[in-house]
Formats: sequence, C-alpha cells, structure tokens
Amino acid sequence: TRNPARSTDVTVLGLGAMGSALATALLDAGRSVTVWNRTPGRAAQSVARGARAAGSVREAVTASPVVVTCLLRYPSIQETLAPVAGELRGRTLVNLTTTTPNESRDLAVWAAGHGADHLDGAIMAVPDMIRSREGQIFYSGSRAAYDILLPTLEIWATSEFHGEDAGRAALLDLAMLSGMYQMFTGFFHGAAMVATMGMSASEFAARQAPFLSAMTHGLAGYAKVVDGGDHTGPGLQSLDFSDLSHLVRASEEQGVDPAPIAAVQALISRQIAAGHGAEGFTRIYESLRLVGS
Ligand code: FVH
Repeated sequence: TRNPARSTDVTVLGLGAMGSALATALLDAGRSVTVWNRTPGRAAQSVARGARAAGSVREAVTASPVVVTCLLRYPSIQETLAPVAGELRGRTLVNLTTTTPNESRDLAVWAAGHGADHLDGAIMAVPDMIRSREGQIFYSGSRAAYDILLPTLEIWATSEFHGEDAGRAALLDLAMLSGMYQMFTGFFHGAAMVATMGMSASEFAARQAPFLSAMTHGLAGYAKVVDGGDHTGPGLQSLDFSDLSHLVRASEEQGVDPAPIAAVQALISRQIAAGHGAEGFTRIYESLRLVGS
C-alpha cells in the first residue's frame, strides 16, 4: 500500500542553485515534483529529470499539498506568495529561504492567517551536500507538519527539529553562520598580514587550516565556562594576558586594516575597563550580551 507520508507531491518555488538541488533530490527519490521559477528557463534541468514546470505561481501552489520556497530573501517570499495567498489554505508551506528569526515568525503568522501550516527550515549545506548525510537542515514551526513530512525532509539531509517557535531554526542558522564568517574574515585578515612579507594566501591557508582545526577543540571547554557563568576558574587565560593591542598594532604597522582583530580587542577592553582583567578570555561573551540588554 502507498504510504502518504512517503509519496507526498511537492512544489518547489525557486530554482536557483539550492532550489534546483532540492527539486532534483526529490525527483531522484521518486517524488512527483512541480517547479516554478520567476525567470523562465531555469526549470529545464528539473523538467529533464521528470518535474512538471508550472506556468504560474498559482498553478504551482495548487499542484501539491506541500509548497517549498527556496528564494533569495524574505521579501521575495512575500512577493511570490502574497498574490496567491488564498490558495495556501490546507497546504503546508516549508520555507527554506534564509530569513531572520522574526521574519520566520512573521511568515508563520501570515501562513496561519491564510489557513496553511508552516515549517521553517535552515539549510546547513551547500547544494552539492543535498542528499548526503553530512548535510543538515534545522527546522522549527509546526511539529505536526515536521512529523508528517519527515520522510520527505530526510531525502534532502539530516533533519533536526528545534521547537514550535518558528524563529528558532533561523536563529541557530544565523548564529552558526556568524561563527563561520568571522573565522573566514580572521583568515583573510591574517592572509593580508602575511602578504606584506610575500606569503601567498594559499601558503598561509596550509598553515592556518590545521591550526584553526586544532583550536576548535577548545570550544567545548569555553562553552562549559560560558554555561556556568563563572569566568574566574583556574586554567583560564586571563583577559589582561589576552589583551590583543599588540596584534592591532602589528596589523597597523604592516599597513593592514586591523578592523577584524580590533573588534575583538574592543570586547576585551570593555571587560578590562569594567574591572574584569583577571578573569578568563571567555568573559568577552558578557561584552556581547550587554548590547541591547
Ligand atoms: N546556495 C547555498 O549554498 C546556500 C546554502 C544555505 C542556504 N542558502 C539559502 O537558500 C536560498 C536560495 O539560495 P540559492 O543558492 O538557490 O540562490 P540563487 O541561486 O541566487 O537563487 C535565488 C532564487 O531566488 C529567486 N528570486 C530572487 N528574488 C526573487 C523575487 N523577488 N521573486 C521571486 N523569486 C526570486 C531567483 O529567481 P530568478 O532570479 O532566477 O528569477 C532564484 O530562483 C537563499 O535564501 C540562501 O540564503 C543557500
């Protein structure tokens, strides 16, 4: 017998690099897929693999009980769906467009207002990782929708549900990306510094990658201190010791913009000025939490 959860028809709105990968994965898994893209001509690849190309958003939305959006940013979701909002009733909207937590919450409220169930997904993968176990997608929003759709969601990547607050997946996604972008920016800053002595970025990367990789082993220990809230414990490198003024100065001496490392130093300085110089480097976490509180 046909298991409905394993045979759900799916519509994918947005056939950019990621939307195409999602549609292809569903097709390869034997699903019936309808696709739509704002700019015509991008559906060819999916159609060649068996997708049905809809001539309009309305046709696409009404073709399936599950509608996936994989568009550029939040405004493009509204631009695409608002004119056909009345067609969403009784369907499940799975948004895989990157949004802020509040945008995800707004979308959940908007979808509910039009009688649709809503699940928000945050893709922690590049298109090539779709259909691999290394790819991860975080979800939040409707638990019922998540449970019903899990066999479909698992076609794309390892799925994790993070709660009924629709903004949680997006928050986790953007927090992960914050760490990643700052790591890359740190690398670019270091590469710019060594470039002044003629070292190529590739040569620097060969040294930086294993070093950074080894440093990530420190994260769990730092996390314990942050979670415990006590930055005075033994074995922690003090803020006075961690003062990075010399690093900022070295960057300036080489004629390299110290902005990335100066931002870290600003957090350190704020805690030292507040009298916490003897506490551990982890104390800068408190500098970050002060903003907006
Ligand atoms: N690609 C990746 O590695 C990342 C991994 C993590 C998650 N992201 C997010 O996925 C969303 C889509 O990303 P993408 O890689 O598919 O992006 P593009 O290839 O640039 O395609 C963008 C699609 O969005 C359509 N689009 C843009 N603006 C509008 C609009 N106003 N109305 C309707 N559709 C719109 C665009 O259509 P077109 O330009 O071909 O007409 C593409 O289909 C994104 O949120 C990432 O953050 C991917």
